[in-house]
Amino acid sequence: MAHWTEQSIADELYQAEAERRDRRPFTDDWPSLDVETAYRTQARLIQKKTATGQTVTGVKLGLTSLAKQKRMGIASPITGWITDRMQLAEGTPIPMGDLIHPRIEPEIAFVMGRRLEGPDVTAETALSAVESVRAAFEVIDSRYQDFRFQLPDVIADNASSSRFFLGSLSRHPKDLDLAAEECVLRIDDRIVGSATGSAVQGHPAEALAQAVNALAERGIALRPGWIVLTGGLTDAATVNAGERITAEFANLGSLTVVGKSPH
Ligand code: OOG
Ligand code: MG
Repeated sequence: MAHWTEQSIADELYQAEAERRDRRPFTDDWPSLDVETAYRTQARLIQKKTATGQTVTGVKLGLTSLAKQKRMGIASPITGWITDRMQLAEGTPIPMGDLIHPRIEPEIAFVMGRRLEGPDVTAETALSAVESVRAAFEVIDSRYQDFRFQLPDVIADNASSSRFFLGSLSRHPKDLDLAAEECVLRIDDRIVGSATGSAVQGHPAEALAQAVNALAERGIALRPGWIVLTGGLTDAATVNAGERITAEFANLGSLTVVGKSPH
């Protein structure tokens, strides 16, 4: 039943997000859907978003942790696009009524100071193009039932991107040891996870370098001012209405968000 095309998958994912509806992965019907086709589909999906007034403000890296990569059978991160509409100011409740089944993950974010383009970018070169480092929360929300997907499905779905928050503290990368940077994730004062920056591909700058080199294969460079979400440090935690979720970083400050209550 391979009636799907790049455009019809992009249209369906766009509608599913707008209608807050989850669905079966496309690879169920189209088992030969490959990663390259999935990235072209992702590009069509983001074109639909920019056509309705959203502006691309950066990229997100996904599946950076060894555990997630083993599960998906990959060795380097996937990428998705982030837009201005996805960013929420700290203090804004997570809009539970607009989302399907949100999960949250603490991340280290980079703001690019210089253009960065692969191939052959190393972690060191990558980090030298970063202007500042910020704490972040990414709220992911797969358009697939129970987050069940194959790699091409999640790539087409813009790597489950949904919303994100940046912390207010901005640090220079030279002043930090990002592999050692610790983060504790709490839900209503219960510790639900902890990790250091090394959870992301050994070092978030290594993840950035790998992603930039992969993006270059599709002719994409990172622009000055763009935000990069470098990937979940801990396992993603399910968000429920009324919960208070905090990421406490050793040197990047802490970030607290709440799941919006129904009343
Ligand atoms: C894919 C998105 C993964 C991350 O930081 O690893 C991601 C998913 O797990 O649904 O954003
Ligand atoms: Mg993420």
